Amino acid sequence: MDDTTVYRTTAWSAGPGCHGGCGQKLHVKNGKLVRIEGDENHPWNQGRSCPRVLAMTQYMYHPDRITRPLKRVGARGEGKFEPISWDEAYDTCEKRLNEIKRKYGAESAIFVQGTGRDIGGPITMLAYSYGSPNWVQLGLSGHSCYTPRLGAMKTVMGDFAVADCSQYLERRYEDPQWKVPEIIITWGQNSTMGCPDGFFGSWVVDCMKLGTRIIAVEPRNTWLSSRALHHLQLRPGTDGALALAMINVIIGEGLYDKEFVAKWVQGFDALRERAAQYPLDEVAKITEIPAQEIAAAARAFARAKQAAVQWGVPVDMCPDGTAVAHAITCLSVITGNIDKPGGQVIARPSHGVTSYPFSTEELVKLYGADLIARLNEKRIGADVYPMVKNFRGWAQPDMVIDQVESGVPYPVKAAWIQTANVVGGQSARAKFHLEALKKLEFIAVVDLFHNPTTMALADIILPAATFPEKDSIRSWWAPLISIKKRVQVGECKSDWEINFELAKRFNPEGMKRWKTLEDMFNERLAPSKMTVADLQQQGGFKMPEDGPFKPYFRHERGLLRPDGKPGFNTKSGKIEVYCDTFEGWGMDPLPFYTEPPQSERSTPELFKKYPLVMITGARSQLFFHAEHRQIPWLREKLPDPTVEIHPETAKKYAIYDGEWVYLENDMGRVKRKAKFSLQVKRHHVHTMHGWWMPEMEGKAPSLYGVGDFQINNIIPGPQCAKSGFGGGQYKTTLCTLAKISA
Ligand SMILES: Nc1nc2c(c(=O)[nH]1)N[C@H]1C(S)=C(S)[C@@H](COP(=O)(O)OP(=O)(O)OC[C@H]3O[C@@H](n4cnc5c(=O)[nH]c(N)nc54)[C@H](O)[C@@H]3O)O[C@H]1N2
Ligand SMILES: Nc1nc2c(c(=O)[nH]1)N[C@H]1C(S)=C(S)[C@@H](COP(=O)(O)OP(=O)(O)OC[C@H]3O[C@@H](n4cnc5c(=O)[nH]c(N)nc54)[C@H](O)[C@@H]3O)O[C@H]1N2
Ligand code: SF4
Ligand SMILES: [Mo]
Repeated sequence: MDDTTVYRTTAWSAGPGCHGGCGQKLHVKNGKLVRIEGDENHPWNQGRSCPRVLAMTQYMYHPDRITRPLKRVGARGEGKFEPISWDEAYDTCEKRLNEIKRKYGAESAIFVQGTGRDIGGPITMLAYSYGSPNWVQLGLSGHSCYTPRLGAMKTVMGDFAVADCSQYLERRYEDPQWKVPEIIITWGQNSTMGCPDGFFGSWVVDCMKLGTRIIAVEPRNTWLSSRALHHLQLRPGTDGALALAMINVIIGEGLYDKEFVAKWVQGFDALRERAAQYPLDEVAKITEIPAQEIAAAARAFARAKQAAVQWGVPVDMCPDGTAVAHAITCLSVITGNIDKPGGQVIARPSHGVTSYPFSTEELVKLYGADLIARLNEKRIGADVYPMVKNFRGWAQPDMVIDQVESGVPYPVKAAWIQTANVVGGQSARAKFHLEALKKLEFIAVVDLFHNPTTMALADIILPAATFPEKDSIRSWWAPLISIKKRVQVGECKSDWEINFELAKRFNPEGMKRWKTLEDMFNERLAPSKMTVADLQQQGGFKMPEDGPFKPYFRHERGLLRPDGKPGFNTKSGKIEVYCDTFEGWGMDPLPFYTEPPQSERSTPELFKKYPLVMITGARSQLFFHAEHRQIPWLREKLPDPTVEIHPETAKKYAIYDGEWVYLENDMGRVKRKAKFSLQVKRHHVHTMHGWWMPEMEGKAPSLYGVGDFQINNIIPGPQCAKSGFGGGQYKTTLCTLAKISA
C-alpha cells in the first residue's frame, strides 16, 4: 500500500529561494518529502515549476545542510563550529545583543536581510523589538533592487503597478474582464528565468501565445528579444535616456492619451518640456539604438489599445534608479495604461493584509513613540537622504558599511544576518564588506548552509527551515496565502519561529498580545476576515473579491484613496508626473538621465584601459543568486562560472572557448571560463554573480574560493544618487579580459 500523502502548498523563500508564489504539491512519505510537482489548481502557476523547486528533495536532505544551531569555537574564519541546543543559541544571542545595547545603544546592531522573500516581517519584528532602526539589505549598493521602482511609483502615482497578465482574476486568461496586452515592454527583465518580484515568469509567455507582442529593452540577445517586435539593444545603464526619448516621440507626435492626461495627470506640460531635452538623434548616440527603432517602438507602444511594461532590476541599477523608474512610469501614464485591463495593474497586497505592522500608528502601539523617534533620527542615511527617511524603513546600505568602518557618528558593533550572503553574493565591493564586518563584536547568521559569510563571520549560526517545513502567510499581491508546515528536518526552525522567540525576550511587553505565532498571523489576516484555519480549509489561498484589492478602474470608482473619492492615492488625486513630493525632498521633480559613472563617455581614460562593459547577474533558472551550487541536479547543468564573450572579441584577446580567464579592472581580478556567445555585443561581456564553490576549502582565506570567483570583488561601491536609492554598478562596470597563463 502506498502511504504517500499529497499536500498542496505555496513555495516561498528557502528551497527555490525565490520571491515565490507558486502552488506546489508535496508528496510526503513517513515524514519525508519524496516528490514535488506543480499544483494545476493554483491560479498563479497553473501546474508549472522551475528546476529549483523540482530539486527540493536534494536541497532539503542535502548532507551539508545545517540542521542544528552552531556556535563558533575557533577564531573567525577557522571554520570550527560546534552544535549547541536552541536554548543555548537563544541565550547567547539575547545576552550578547543586550550587552551591545547597554554599551553602545540599540542602533549599534544592524539587521541584515537579502532579497525580499519571507523575511521582511520576521526581521523587522526582531529589529524593532530589540530597538534598532537599522534594518538593511547590506551590500546592495544604492539599495538597487525593487525599492527605486517601488519608491518612484508610489510617490508619483500613490501605488505600485505591474504588467496585467490577469493575475488578479481567479479565472485568469479566461476571465472576460481581462484583455490581452497588445504590447508588453520587457524592460530590463528576463522574467522567464525566475519569478522576479512576485511575478510568475511564464505569464509573459502565456500572453505572447494569446497575441501579445514584445518590445525588449535588453542589451543581450535573449529568448524574449529574439521573438520581439522591437529589440532595443541599449548600452547598459542608459535606460533613462531611452524612456525620455520615447516620451518625447509620443508627446511630440500627439500619440498620448489626451483624455486620461487631461483628467488624471498633473504636470504634463513640464514633462513635455523635460522630454524635449532628449531628442532622438542625441539619445540614439547615448543608447546605441538607431533613432528610427526608438521611434517605431514608442509609436507601437502608444498606438496599442492596451499595453504594459514589465520592468526589472537593471532599472534600479541605473544611476539614480528612482529617476529612471519615474521616466518609465510616465510612459505608462501618458498612454493611459494605468488601472485598465491589459495595461499596468495596480498591485496591492491581497485583501489589504500586510505580513507585519509597518504603519507608524501600529509601530507606536507596539513599541512606543521612542522607537519611531529613533527610526527617524538614528537610522543610517535618514538624515542625508530625505527619500530614505520618508520611504519604507530601510537604512542606506552604502552608508551602513562605511559607518561600520568609521564608527562615525556612532559605532556599529553587531549584525544579525538572515537570508543574506553578504560576502558571497549581495555586496558590491565585497572584499571591503568582508574586512569591515570582521571588526564587529557579535554576528549571528540564520541560514540553511554554510557559505562564505557564515564561514568568515558567524559567531552563532541558526538553521532555517525550507517552505515545506514552515508556517507562514503571504499577501504579496494575489492570492492571499497560508503556508502550512508538513515536514521537519533536523532541528530547523522557520525565520518566523526563530525571531518570534527572540523578539519576546527583547520586548516581552509588546509581544504579550500574541501567545503563538498563529495568533499573530490571525491578527494580520483580520482585514480579510479570515484566519489561518479558514484559509487552510479553502485550500490554502483566496483570490481577492471586488473592491480596493481587485482590478480595474479603481481610480474612477473611488477605491484607491482613503477618503473614498475618485482619483489616485496622491495629494492631488492625480498622477503627479511633475512630482511635488520629490521636489520637497530636494530632488528633481521630473525624470532625468544620468550617464553611468564608468563609461566611454564619462571616463574615457578608464575606458581605454578597460574597454569592455561588464553586465553581471542576468538570472538563470538553475540558481538563485549565490545559492544552489551544491545541489547536484542543478550544478550538473552549469558546473563552472562562465563569462559570455563575443567570438570576435575573444579572438582579439587570443582567448579560446572553454579557457579559464581573468575579468580584470583596478579593483582586482576574478576567474571565469570563457564561453563564446552571440548573446552579447562585441564590447560587452556578461557573467553570472554569486559564485563560490561549496566543494572547495571553507576555511579562511579560501572561504570556498570566494576571492577567486566572486565577481563583486571587482564591482565598485556607491554612485551618488540624490534619492539615496539606485545605482549599484552591477550592470555597468568596466573591465578587461586577461589570459590566466600570461
Ligand atoms: N554582481 C551582481 N551582484 C548582485 C546582483 C546582480 O545582478 N549582480 N543582484 C543583486 C540583487 S538584485 C539582490 S536582491 C541580492 C540578493 O542577495 P541575497 O539575498 O544575499 O542572495 P541569496 O544568495 O539568494 O541568499 C542569501 C542567503 O540566504 C539564504 N536563504 C535563502 N532562503 C532563506 C530563508 O528563507 N531563510 C533564511 N534564513 N535564509 C535563506 C541562502 O541559503 C543564502 O545563503 O544580490 C545582489 N547581487
Ligand atoms: N532563477 C532566479 N530567479 C531570480 C533570481 C535569481 O537569482 N535566480 N533573483 C531574483 C531577484 S532578487 C531579482 S532582483 C530578479 C531580477 O531579475 P530581472 O529583473 O529579470 O533582472 P536581471 O536578470 O538582472 O536582468 C534582466 C535582463 O536585463 C538585461 N540587462 C542588463 N543590463 C541592463 C541595462 O542596463 N538595461 C536594461 N534595460 N537591461 C539590462 C540582462 O541582460 C537581463 O537579460 O530576479 C529574481 N528571480
Ligand atoms: S521561481 Fe517560480 S516556479 Fe520556481 S519556486 Fe519560485 S515561484 Fe515557483
Ligand atoms: Mo533583487
